[in-house]
Amino acid sequence: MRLFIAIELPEQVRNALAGLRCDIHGARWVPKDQLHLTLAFLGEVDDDGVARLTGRLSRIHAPPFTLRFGESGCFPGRRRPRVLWVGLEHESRLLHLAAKVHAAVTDSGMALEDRPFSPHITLARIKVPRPEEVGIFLDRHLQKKLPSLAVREFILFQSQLTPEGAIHTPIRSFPLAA
Ligand code: 2AM
Repeated sequence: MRLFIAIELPEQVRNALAGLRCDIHGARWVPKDQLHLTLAFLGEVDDDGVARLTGRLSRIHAPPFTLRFGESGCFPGRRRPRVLWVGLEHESRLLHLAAKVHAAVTDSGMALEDRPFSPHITLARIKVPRPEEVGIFLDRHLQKKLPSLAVREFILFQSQLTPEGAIHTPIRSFPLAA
């Protein structure tokens, strides 16, 4: 199955993020109930791999923490805005958790993308980007205050691709404890 590891967002945060939606040509906004903070994307994993991975993930010890939103932006950059996101402050407990999750993934024999972890929540994807429109989104973000985000667990998700879009199903959650 196709897997990723993420932090789920409470409804209040998802509502606030959905309030940043604006009129950008061709933008596909992530459905509100699917907004999440990705810690690691694994791609296809077989049943043995899932068993190895869940074993390692369940041995992670990390404390709960609170995150605050930071600036918004786009990937790969302002001149070609394919992905619109809202960033999170680089809280050290988040970075430590991500490092432990990444180690659990590679120790389970799976590869991760080479990119360094950059905490963000993807709000929209744009097939044919028009750089001149992205300012609307960035301005809107500056005008709105986003609530902070209490993180008490992380979750292994399955992502099924369908013609109507991805379906995300939680496979297992891993609590954080002090
Ligand atoms: P991101 O958009 O938040 O960066 C589930 O598909 C999640 O995995 C996506 O939200 C995406 O995170 C992340 N991801 C990273 N690399 C991916 C890839 N090659 N294909 C699909 N999703 C990927």
